[in-house]
Amino acid sequence: MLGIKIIRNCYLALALALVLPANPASAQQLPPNIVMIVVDDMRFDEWSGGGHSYLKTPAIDQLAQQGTRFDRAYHATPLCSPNRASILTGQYPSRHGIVDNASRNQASFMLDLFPKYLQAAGYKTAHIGKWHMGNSPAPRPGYDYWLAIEGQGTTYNPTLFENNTRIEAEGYITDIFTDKATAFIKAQADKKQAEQPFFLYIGHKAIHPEAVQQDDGSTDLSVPKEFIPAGRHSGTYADAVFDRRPSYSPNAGADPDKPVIANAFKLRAEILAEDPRWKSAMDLGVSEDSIRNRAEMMLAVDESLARIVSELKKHGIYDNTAIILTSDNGYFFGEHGFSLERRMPYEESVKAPLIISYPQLQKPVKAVDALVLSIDLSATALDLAGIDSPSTIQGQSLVPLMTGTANDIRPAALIEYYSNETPFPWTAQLDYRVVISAGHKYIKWLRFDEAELYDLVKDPFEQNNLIEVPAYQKLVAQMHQQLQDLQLEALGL
Ligand SMILES: [Ca+2]
Repeated sequence: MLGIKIIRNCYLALALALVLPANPASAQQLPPNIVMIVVDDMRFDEWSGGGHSYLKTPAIDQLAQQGTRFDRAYHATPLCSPNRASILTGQYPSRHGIVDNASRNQASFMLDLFPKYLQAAGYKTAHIGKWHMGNSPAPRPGYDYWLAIEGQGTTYNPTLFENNTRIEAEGYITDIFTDKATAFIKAQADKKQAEQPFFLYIGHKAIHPEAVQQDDGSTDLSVPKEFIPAGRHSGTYADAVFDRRPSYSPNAGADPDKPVIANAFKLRAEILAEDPRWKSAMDLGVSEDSIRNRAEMMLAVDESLARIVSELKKHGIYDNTAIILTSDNGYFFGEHGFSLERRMPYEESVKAPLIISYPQLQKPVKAVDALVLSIDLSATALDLAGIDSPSTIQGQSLVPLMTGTANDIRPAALIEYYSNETPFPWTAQLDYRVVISAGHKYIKWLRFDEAELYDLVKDPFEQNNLIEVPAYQKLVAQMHQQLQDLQLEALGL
C-alpha cells in the first residue's frame, strides 16, 4: 500500500525476526491493524486479572494472556479530557493545553492527534464512542470514519453523530459501539484490508455513571449519577461484596498525615450540609451497589472485546492486529475518603489498567513492571505501524518493553493535575505534581506549602506520609529536583 513503510523500528524488526516463524511468505510483513480501547473511569483493578475480588472478565484476561500487561502504568493526568488528549497526542497536559474537563471545543480541533500520522501513511482511521475533549461531537482531523456522542452521552438509546449525521440509536451504548466497531472491521476486511491496515479507536462510555457535564466542566446535580449495566447483566453480582482496600475510609478526613486533603474534606462537609443533592450525588465511601453495577457494566465491555476479537479472527486478521486496552482515569471506592472525585494523586486514581497484545510477537514479555505513562501510547501505536514519531510526542514506544529489548527505561514518571474547573468545589485548589520512582511517590501540592512522600513498596496503600521523617529528607530533596526537571520537560522546555 502506498506510503506505508515496512517495519522501520529496529527494536521491533529485531524482535519480530527473533519470534516470527521462518516463513518467506511473511517476509513482507505488513503493518498491523491497531485497535485501541479506552474504558471510561476503569480502575487498574477492575478486571479479574487485575485483582477485582469478584468481577470475571475472561476476554480481557485472555488478551493479557496473549500479550503484555503493564503493572506500573500511570495516567499522565487522572482526568478524562486531559488524559484522552494525552493518549491521542503523546503529550503532557502542560503541552497540549487540554488541562481540564471544561469544554475546550476549539482547542480540541487543533490537537496533534497521532491517528493523522497513521492516516497519512495509508491507514484507514476510525473513532467510535466517547471523545470528550470538548463536548462537540463533530469529527476531528485525522479520521476517515467518525462516530461520537455529545459530551457524556446517555447509556440507553443514545444520540450519535456519525460523520456529522445525527442518529437516534436504540439499545445499550456499549453494544451499539461494539456493533459499529465490528461493522467497521468487517468493511475493512471485505475491502482487502491486507492492502490497507486500519486504526480503530473505541471510547466506551462504560463504566462512567450517567452524567451531564456542562461546558464549564461542572456537572448537573439534577441528573442522578447511576451506573447502568446492560439489562442482561443486571443482578449478576447481586450478593457480591468487594474486598475493600486497607485505605478505605468512608467517613473521610481522619488522616492527619494528609493536611491538604483534610482541609478539602472540611470544605466538602460544609458544602454537603448546605445542599442535600450533593450527599446522594457523592455516594461517600462508594456503596457495594455502585461497585457491583460498575462490575456488571464491565461485563458488556468484556463481551465487546470478545466480539471484536471474534470478528478479527473470522476474517483471518487477528494475528496481524495489535489491541491496546486502557482507561482514562481511575476511581475511588472510599479509599482515603474519596469517591467520585477521581483526579487525586493516589494509586486508585492515577494507576492505569494497560494491556497490549500483538500476536505477531509470539513470546512477548507477559508482565512489565517498568514505569509507563499514557503519553507512551501514541509512540507505541506509531512504532507498531513502522512510522517515526513526530518530535511533538513526549512519550516512548512500549514495544521494546514488550519484546524485552528495552535499554532506555524511564527512571521516574511525572503526573500533572490542574484544578481550573469546578465540578467538586473542594478540589478547586488541589493542583499538584507527582513524581513516581521505582519505589516512592512524591506529591507536591502547588498552591500549598505541603508535600507528601510514600514508600510504595512497604506502604502500597499510601497510609504513612514520610515527608517529615528526617531519614527521608535527602530523598525528598532529590525527588523535588526530579519533579522540577520533569516539569520543564513536560512543558517542552
Ligand atoms: Ca473518565
